[in-house]
Amino acid sequence: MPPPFQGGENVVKTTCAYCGVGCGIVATPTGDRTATIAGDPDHPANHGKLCSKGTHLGETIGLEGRLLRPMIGRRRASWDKALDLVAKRFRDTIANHGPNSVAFYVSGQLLTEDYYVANKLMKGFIGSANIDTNSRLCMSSAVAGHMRAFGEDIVPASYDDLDATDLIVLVGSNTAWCHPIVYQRIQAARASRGTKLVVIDPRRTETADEADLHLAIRPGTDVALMHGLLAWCRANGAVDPAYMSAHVAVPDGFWEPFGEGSDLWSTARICDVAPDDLRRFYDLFAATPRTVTMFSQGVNQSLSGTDQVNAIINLHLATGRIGKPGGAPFSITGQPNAMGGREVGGLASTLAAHMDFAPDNVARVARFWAAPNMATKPGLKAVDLFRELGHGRIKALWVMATNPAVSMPDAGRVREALAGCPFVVVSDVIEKTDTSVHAHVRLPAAAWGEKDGTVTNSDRTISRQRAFLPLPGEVRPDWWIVKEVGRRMGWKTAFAYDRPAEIWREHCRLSTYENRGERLFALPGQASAGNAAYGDMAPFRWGGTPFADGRYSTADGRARLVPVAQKRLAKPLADWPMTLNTGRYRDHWHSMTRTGLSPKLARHREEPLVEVHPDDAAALRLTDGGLARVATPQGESLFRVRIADTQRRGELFTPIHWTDRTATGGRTGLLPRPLADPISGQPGFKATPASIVPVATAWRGFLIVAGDADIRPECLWATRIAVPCGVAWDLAGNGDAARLDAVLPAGQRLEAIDAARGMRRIAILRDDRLVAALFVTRDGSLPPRDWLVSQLAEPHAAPTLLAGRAPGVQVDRGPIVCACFDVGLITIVSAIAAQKLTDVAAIGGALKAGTNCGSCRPALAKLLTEGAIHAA
Ligand SMILES: Nc1nc2c(c(=O)[nH]1)N[C@H]1C(S)=C(S)[C@@H](COP(=O)(O)OP(=O)(O)OC[C@H]3O[C@@H](n4cnc5c(=O)[nH]c(N)nc54)[C@H](O)[C@@H]3O)O[C@H]1N2
Ligand SMILES: Nc1nc2c(c(=O)[nH]1)N[C@H]1C(S)=C(S)[C@@H](COP(=O)(O)OP(=O)(O)OC[C@H]3O[C@@H](n4cnc5c(=O)[nH]c(N)nc54)[C@H](O)[C@@H]3O)O[C@H]1N2
Ligand code: SF4
Ligand SMILES: [Mo]
Repeated sequence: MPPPFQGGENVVKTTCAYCGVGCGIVATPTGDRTATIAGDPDHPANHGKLCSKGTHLGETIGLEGRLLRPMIGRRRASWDKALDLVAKRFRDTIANHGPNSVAFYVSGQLLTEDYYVANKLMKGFIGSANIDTNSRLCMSSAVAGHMRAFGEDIVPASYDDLDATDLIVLVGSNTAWCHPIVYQRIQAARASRGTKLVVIDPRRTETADEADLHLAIRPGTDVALMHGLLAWCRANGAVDPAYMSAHVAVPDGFWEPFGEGSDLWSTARICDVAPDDLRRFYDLFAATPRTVTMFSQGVNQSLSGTDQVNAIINLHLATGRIGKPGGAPFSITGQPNAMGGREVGGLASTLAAHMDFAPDNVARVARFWAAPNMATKPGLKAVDLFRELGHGRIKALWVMATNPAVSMPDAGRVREALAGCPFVVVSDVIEKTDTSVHAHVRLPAAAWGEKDGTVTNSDRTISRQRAFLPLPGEVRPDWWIVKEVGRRMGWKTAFAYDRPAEIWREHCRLSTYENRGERLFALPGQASAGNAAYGDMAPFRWGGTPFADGRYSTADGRARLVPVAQKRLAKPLADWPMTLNTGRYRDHWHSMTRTGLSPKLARHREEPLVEVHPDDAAALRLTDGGLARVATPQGESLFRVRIADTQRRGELFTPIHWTDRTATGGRTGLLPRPLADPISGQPGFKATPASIVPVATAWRGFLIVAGDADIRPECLWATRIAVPCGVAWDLAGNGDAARLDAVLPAGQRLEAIDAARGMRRIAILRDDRLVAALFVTRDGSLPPRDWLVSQLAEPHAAPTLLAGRAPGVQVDRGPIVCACFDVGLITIVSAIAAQKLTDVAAIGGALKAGTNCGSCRPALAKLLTEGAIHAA
């Protein structure tokens, strides 16, 4: 059993459940399953700030939808039975088909201790390296790029560099939405120091909106852009020959493709940007020695991801902008423990503690673990792993803390592969996910707030996650589940852990084991920390300022310039003329198993949208707010159209968050190709040939239901959000809308039905309380939903329910912009006009909007400029 919960009345310091910024949180339990959440003023990543997602974590710690007991098929099972079955099926499969017939697919959302035990079990004891992680989809190109350039996967930057730099270049990163606290730090540096910001992204995101310069490059042309910049630096005296001759190995012929000068015009043509803009960027970069280049998925998630990473690193090495305050290439990580996963070696292509599969490393780790069946070569990377699953060559799979049926490319095939696998185990906190519906055994894992361990953020800062809630039902932490299976497979002493601190110490010992400085990753001193010191551990960054002395982790101590070339871009295909780009929304996290529980976070984007340029929309007869079918050779799904001049012509953008649980459409994962970068194995999620056609519907409507009832309306378009006291579905379809009545719960029924006009309004009451409301229209007239939603909370429903509004006058606030203070678009635009507000601070003064977490400040700034345009 894990040690008992010790949260109690106390204030507990922990780390945010979401992104790789790794913000510190102070949680104060206020009841059985409630807590107040605040930013930790002492944490170096956020100094007390939190973004919208972190701020609303308290809304997501209830037990709705949780998996609370082990399940074998649809039956509850004891832990003993479930664990024995998992151990036996893995053992039998290995005995019959060898160790490479089984696999683990794990996650950057595991804690370091969980990750360490899973990696040790697979690579040292089962004897295969078939353990890969969703980080393969996330930053494996950065890992591969670091290894090629530095000889070790080191992120040579820290957030402090943002305070000390003069130019920040964001490449393929929507930082304002995806790493909001880092973005606030960037904005602070701009305000205090005049730091310049350049954003390179085919879309004009909110991040790009506020930049000094935005280059909306043609997707997939980052190598050309960076290559052109290196040529420009060379021609303009911005390279650092002294640094290169002392610390960088330049392969023969590296400079040949660069020619004599710099061909700005052809680069501008390839990247499809104005030559003047390109020149501004190149001049600024060449003239600014303190530069930080931050990159994320626009760079990594590409079929040339590793080359794109090295094109960026080449620039920093050649200009000597590395290992110095305010000068570094900076791969920002997505998940809370993406970096911890790299440290334990959780990828199929790495071994452990920053060691690869070189024979002396294999021998060293085998000695350290006293491993009976050491894996000697890399295992299957995610895309290959699921392909082999589909071919029947992986016969037992254990998925932990990830939802591949949603997030893998070509997710339709992934679902088929899961459905066909003889034995699938899923460890998750949620009862029913698109992946776990295929599981033979479901194991209930402890969630954020219940589990204890460490995470490492983007800048190598290791922080504790601590429990402040008791373990509900029979849930157990992931490390406990894995070590129990290890013990039951026969390795009792190797997996004899009683608490995360023991695993932490072993991980730290391995980091320094026979390490005389060959590996920068080392946690000396930690290995002897007692349980109390582990309990009290304050956040710390390992590695100091890597490469400050110019020594790299290669055999000769030199970094490498890596020759890379821009790939020729394929011409658009006749049947698939569009290019599909995919990514994230500000207030949702991946498959929404947590953010989907928060009514506040639901308001920013309520439905999955496909964003299309106005010219494409006109040519393809797409209407704003209408539905459209996006198709690729892999699959198709419905989305609601948003016409947006922030898109480039010919390109579509869809979000990754919607699943079978939350919508009939919006299934982005079905669309990308199962193709990956040949070096890193990271899929190219950002550019898939696609088509789009409008889809007509005869009626639309909404359904509101009290509580967390598992109701699912059957129609063409149905998307769900959490609302206070219940859920709301947006609906649209063809045919007879009366079919929808079947999902309504029992109770007293009020109805107004006008068959001729296609209007149906039905309210269900129980003891005078509203429990459900279904409104459908053919002619487009629907009342705003908000008032009806507020009726779910009333002890006595208003008599005007079927009118959909309160007796008297109403004000429509419009879509919510500021989630913290519930301030709507219409309220803000009216206040800007009426009170002549001219900056974000003034809006805050008038309406409070933007004064708490600050995540909506870019949106407010945009409304101010749009307001100015309207006024003019
Ligand atoms: N709100 C929110 N925040 C998150 C997450 C979340 O789910 N929600 N997830 C976390 C995780 S795991 C991750 S990995 C990060 C991801 O964080 P980001 O990488 O910032 O997010 P994405 O939206 O995936 O993609 C970033 C941008 O890449 C651009 N892009 C597409 N193609 C190209 C190209 O060819 N070149 C260039 N230069 N840019 C291109 C896209 O238009 C997009 O705006 O976010 C983390 N933070
Ligand atoms: N098209 C497209 N696809 C993408 C991307 C993209 O940009 N475009 N981005 C990719 C990237 S960068 C990422 S990181 C992935 C993310 O994709 P996933 O990892 O599939 O997404 P999540 O929804 O975060 O899945 C986490 C699961 O773990 C569960 N969970 C949460 N906490 C715990 C825990 O402590 N223990 C256990 N056992 N389970 C837990 C959650 O309930 C959830 O089911 O998506 C990738 N897929
Ligand atoms: S930026 Fe937001 S989501 Fe990321 S760690 Fe901080 S509070 Fe959490
Ligand atoms: Mo990610």
